[in-house]
Amino acid sequence: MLAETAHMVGLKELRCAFKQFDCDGDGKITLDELKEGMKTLLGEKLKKGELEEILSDIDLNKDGNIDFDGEPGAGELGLGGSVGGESSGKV
Ligand SMILES: [Ca+2]
Ligand SMILES: [Ca+2]
Repeated sequence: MLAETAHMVGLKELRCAFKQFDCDGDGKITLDELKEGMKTLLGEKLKKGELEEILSDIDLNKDGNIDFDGEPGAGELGLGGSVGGESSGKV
């Protein structure tokens, strides 16, 4: 259900917002950062349970954080991997 929240926001927006969510810049969004981000950036005050729903929905490798890079298969936000602009023009 709450996957709809992420859907409504949109992956592109999520990607842009990621850095803003990621307050300490460690490349991961913790539950706490998600909470703050939702509140600050989206004006959404979500309950902890709701945040956990969203996080666990996005958190593919179940490490308790939303990772932008470093996930097998290019991140948990479904961004496709070419974040650095490395397009595959090889043979
Ligand atoms: Ca962080
Ligand atoms: Ca994760």
